[in-house]
Amino acid sequence: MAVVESVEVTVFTTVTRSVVDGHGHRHPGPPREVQEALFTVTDSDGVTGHCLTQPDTVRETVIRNHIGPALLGQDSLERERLWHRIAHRQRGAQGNLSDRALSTADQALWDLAGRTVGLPVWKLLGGARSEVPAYASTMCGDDIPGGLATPEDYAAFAKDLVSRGYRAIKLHTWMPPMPYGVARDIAACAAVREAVGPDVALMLDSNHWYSRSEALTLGRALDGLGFAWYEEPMEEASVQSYRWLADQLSTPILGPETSWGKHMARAEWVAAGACDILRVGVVGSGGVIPALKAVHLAESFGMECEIHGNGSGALAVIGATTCGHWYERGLLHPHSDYDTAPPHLRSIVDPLTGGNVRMPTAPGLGDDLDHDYIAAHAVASWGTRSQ
Ligand code: LLH
Ligand code: MG
Repeated sequence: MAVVESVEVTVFTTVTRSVVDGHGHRHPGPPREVQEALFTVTDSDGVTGHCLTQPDTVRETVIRNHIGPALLGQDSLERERLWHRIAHRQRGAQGNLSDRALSTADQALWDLAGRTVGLPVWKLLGGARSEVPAYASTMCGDDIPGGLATPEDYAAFAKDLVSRGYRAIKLHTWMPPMPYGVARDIAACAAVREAVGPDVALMLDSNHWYSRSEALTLGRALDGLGFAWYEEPMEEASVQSYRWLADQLSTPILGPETSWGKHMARAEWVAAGACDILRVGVVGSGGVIPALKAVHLAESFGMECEIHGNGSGALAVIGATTCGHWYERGLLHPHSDYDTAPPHLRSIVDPLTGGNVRMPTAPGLGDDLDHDYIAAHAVASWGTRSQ
């Protein structure tokens, strides 16, 4: 039996071509240096598992006080048990041990398991499909000339996306701090439908903070435009508001995306009739383990579950299951180049071919990390190891 011998974080500098606005939305920007973190777990056989994350998610106290004590000396392949060991520490951690930190450790353990047995994680998890159609997920609306500043901009970009092979497009329209409301969302959705015709699947992810009446007005417009789903128009903490909305619309409601509560919150949404399509993310909902439980929950109720976000963790769950239709590829923008890997990766995990993304074939999660670049650009590190 191999046991976890060390848990380490390496913070390194890399280059991004995006800026983040005051409400956390990403927009295109000039190249700038940012810091990222590589989380690494190593077992007594010398096998490693990795996951990229934000430095603050796995700051030194999180590793020393929570993740290290939960993992060190434990069988490195007992992922379910280790997930619970970390998750149970969340209650007493006073908010310092996030679902994102839990997810980072969980993904690294899956990466290690895949490398141990020589299988990509999606196959290790069951292996359901080797490719999936991608929907083009746009960045949020902005005020950038030639960007996503007007309904016409969305329409022109949608045509471009269809010419690149996408058969589905999800609009993220204007969100706070942008000042617009429902009328402009409807104009953008109508302009895109007009531009791409009836055969391209369209989805909307809007605002996140509309009132019930605003969300209903927008949803009724989507009913008329034949949208495939309607995502997060309101604060997701109000499950009853989503049930109220779902009861009145023919467009399927998708959720919850950002709610806390992992797979248990998803069960509550299903039981309440608050969504028609379930949603869970690997990064935001606590890892591969709770995401898989949520997908199986949806399947048990004859529902689809669509995985939030891009990346290797999402692909692992999508490749292992059948009850969602799409991979969220993005965020995309007319001024941003999604297909060129950042300097710390040798290639992207999700190239687009004929509108589809193929599951990775390398053992583990499949991220093509450039370890030489990361070592050469390391600016800080911390960790803990067995004595
Ligand atoms: O708010 C944003 O910038 C996006 O909505 C983002 O969170 C995106 O990940 C999303 O919601 N995708 O579905
Ligand atoms: Mg969303």
